[in-house]
Amino acid sequence: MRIDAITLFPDMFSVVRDAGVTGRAHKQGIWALQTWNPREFTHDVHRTVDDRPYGGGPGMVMMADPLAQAVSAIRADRAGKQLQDAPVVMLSPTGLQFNQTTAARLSRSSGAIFVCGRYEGIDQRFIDQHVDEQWSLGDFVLSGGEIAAIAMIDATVRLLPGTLNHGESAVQDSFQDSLSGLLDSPHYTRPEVLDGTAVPAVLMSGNHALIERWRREQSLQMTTKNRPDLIQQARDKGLLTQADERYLRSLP
Ligand code: 4H4
Repeated sequence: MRIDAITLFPDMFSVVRDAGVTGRAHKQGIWALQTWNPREFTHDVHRTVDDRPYGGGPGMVMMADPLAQAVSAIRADRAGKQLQDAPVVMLSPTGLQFNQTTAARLSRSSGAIFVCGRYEGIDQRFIDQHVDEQWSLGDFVLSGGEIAAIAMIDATVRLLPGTLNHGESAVQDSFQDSLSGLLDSPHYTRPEVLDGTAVPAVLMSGNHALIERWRREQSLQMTTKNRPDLIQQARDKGLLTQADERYLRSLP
């Protein structure tokens, strides 16, 4: 999978390209990232990428042409390397809410061309002519699309085969809706007693069936408390067992 990111701040992407499990996966060739700075696609001496909004108003707007030139260069580069084309995805608070399903879909695809806006936004003519999808990280306004793109890349790359040493870790993460759809259960590690608080005895029992049941019940309890909507979603998908339903009925 290859991700292309059009951004005025390419160095920001070192977070996923060079660090942690995503950095290791990038080094192993499990995925590839290419950043493209619109300033490289300007032709004036000031390398102008933004200008004042027509109709007045605060701030600046990103100009269409440098972005369009960058998209063309990316398409040519991907074609030259026999890479499949990829959708142009603009990051914006008005986009489709990114979630684990989006991450899973992206992880199974040839990738995406992320357009990271800055300033007040992007010239609508670029959006109309070149943007295939708009994705949002959440209902809040960031200074730029980069942090949203980086978060989405991280959530996606960890799902790629080989990224995580123990495939199990990705499967048990919260929101892994293809399997459980529930929030993750609590985790504990050494020391066995911390400030007088011991690890739950069941986790020390060595009884794996009991441990699995306890973890499932913790997930059900945590999800009921923090994200009751996911309980109904899991039920609708047939992901709850009779034992799950019995436990849910026992909750206060
Ligand atoms: C768009 C900032 C619009 C301000 C932006 C305005 C997100 C998000 C995001 C750079 C873009 C911001 N991207 N998920 N949330 N003119 N991007 O906030 O409406 O104030 O993905 S404006």
